[in-house]
Amino acid sequence: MFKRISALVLAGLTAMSVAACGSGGSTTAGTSGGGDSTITMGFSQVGAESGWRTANTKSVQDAAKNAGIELKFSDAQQKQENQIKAIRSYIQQKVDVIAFSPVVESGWDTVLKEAQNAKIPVILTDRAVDSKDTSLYKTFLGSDFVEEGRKAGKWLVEEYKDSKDPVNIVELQGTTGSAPANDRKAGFQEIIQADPKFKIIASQTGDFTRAKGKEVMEAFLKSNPDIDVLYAHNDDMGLGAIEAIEGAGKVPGKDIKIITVDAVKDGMQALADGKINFIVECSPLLGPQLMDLAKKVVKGEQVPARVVTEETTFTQEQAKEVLSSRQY
Ligand code: GYE
Repeated sequence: MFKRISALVLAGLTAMSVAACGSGGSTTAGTSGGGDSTITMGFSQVGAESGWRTANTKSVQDAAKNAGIELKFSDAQQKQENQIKAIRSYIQQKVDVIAFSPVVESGWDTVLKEAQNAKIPVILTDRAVDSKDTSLYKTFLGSDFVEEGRKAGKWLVEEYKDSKDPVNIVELQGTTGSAPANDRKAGFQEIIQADPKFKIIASQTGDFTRAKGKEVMEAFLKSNPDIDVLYAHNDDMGLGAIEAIEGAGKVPGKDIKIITVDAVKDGMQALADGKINFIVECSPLLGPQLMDLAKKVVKGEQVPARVVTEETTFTQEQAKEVLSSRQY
């Protein structure tokens, strides 16, 4: 999988390949001292809201094992207060490095300052924070969500390029205030706004879950008889919405075209089956890169300020080709 990942180096830092980072060398134990060279990482996960998240958790746990890193793992059940508690407990336990996927973008400065004061390096994985002070974390590893939104928008523009009629779009947003919800909305909007025929007639959060995606789509269908397109910020909400669309006697993928983000196996299956029309990939397999970065920051080595995951997109034909080899 390293072939598919590239490290993007910002702000004049020297290009370095994360994949090339050695893993066998001895490490110093940061704040834990005592000559023990095992690195301890405290990891605060968002939750278990989607197929993407399950695959991401597995990737982090497997990679920690392979890298010989002791992992303390906690699941925040999509609540920021739980993540703050977990980070504080990791600070108290004097772990060597803290990694977390922030459920929302805002409100992290105080706890990040506490980690900094305790001299424990922090790595952001998957989602960003909006802190002005970027010295509060060492690096941010994850996707470019704005670009994902743009890819969704570009497919739509191409799909309707020969039509002059209005295109009525409903949008299922991810968790309110989260980086992927904010950015996937913004990137999509940026592309479709060039043509006024594209109209977002309803947009609401489905919290990245299947159950919420279904519930909100049912409400959309009741109040809007003429929906042409659904843009869902992840596969799970799209899959929930498919149930709602079928329940309303309509054909997903035909009566209502569907674009989603992630490309987890269930999403790819629905794409191959013709129920989804286009998926923008977002890779959850961040574990190996995270462990390499963790070893470096614990040693006090320079790491790139931003590491972007490389991703592709899938049409229905492409989904049929790759489905059997999909890892997650
Ligand atoms: O797209 C969604 C998950 O932060 C990229 O979170 C992640 C998103 C992913 O719940 O399925």
